[in-house]
Amino acid sequence: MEKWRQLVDRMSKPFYELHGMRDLALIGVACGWGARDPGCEDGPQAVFASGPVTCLTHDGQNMPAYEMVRAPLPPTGAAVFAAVVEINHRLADKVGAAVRAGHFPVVIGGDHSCAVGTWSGVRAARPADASLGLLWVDAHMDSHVPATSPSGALHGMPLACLLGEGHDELVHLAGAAPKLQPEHVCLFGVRSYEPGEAALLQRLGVKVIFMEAIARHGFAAMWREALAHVARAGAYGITIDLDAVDPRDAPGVGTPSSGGIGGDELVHALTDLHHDPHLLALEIAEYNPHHDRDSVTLRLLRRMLCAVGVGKEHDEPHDRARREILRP
Ligand SMILES: [Mn+2]
Repeated sequence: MEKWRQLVDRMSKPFYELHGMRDLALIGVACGWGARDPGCEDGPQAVFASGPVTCLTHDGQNMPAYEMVRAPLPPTGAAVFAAVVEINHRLADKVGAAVRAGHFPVVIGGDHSCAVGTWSGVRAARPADASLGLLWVDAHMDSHVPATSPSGALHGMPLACLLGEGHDELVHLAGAAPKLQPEHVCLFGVRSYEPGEAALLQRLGVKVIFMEAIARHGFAAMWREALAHVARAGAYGITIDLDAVDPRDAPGVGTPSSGGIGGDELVHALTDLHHDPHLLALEIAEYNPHHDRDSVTLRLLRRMLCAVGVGKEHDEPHDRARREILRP
């Protein structure tokens, strides 16, 4: 009887706990105002409403609990900047609390300006003298400051902010700046950028793995190099702008850029990381459901969640085996 109770107890645990994963803290950021096209605001709700990511759930039926950060009203004009800062403040608080509780935050954007909140939150939850590595997977550099940005769009600036450059309100968000040391950051998949942001990264000495290098040496070798670089900080995070992926595999993004990495390759790479205790958080940004085709991007995003959550590449019901064991 005791054995049976233990079995039932074990089977009623979320799958990722059985696999030794920390509890996931799913956080959506319904904010698209860092971009000229605000469609990413609807990204996280589209994910959460698209049906359960069954391999992450307790019963294979319901989406695991999630929190959503959003503005009370869509801001306009001069209120946009303040709204983005405010949302990032609340996001940093939620992410920081999750890390302090020993959970694994998975943040779903939103335009990529949410990276300021996510990684400021992780930073704030870490000891003051601990380093933080960050792997920045993106077609772009996101390293503009207001003086170099042609558009002034905030989603083109989050990495510069985290490195201590740009709007004060974002640079100093939720703690002292800079949040990241340049030697602990690596960009991956870059193929579209302006000279001003490239010059900033070069001056700071940030490692950039361009798409040409990935095409020449292969995804796997370059991914290993990128991970090794950020892991030197001890603990690290990954932020994925879905526009890093080739538009054939991820058309539903705000700023598509041809010639990107393969969706399958990225999912496979994340699968290897679900056991890594040094990986502190994952962020997936820039999903724009209004530009998606046949839910191709949505399915890719869901596979990424499964990959990092349980180390499986597909969003399959995981409870088949459980039902078979429990069948009388
Ligand atoms: Mn980006």
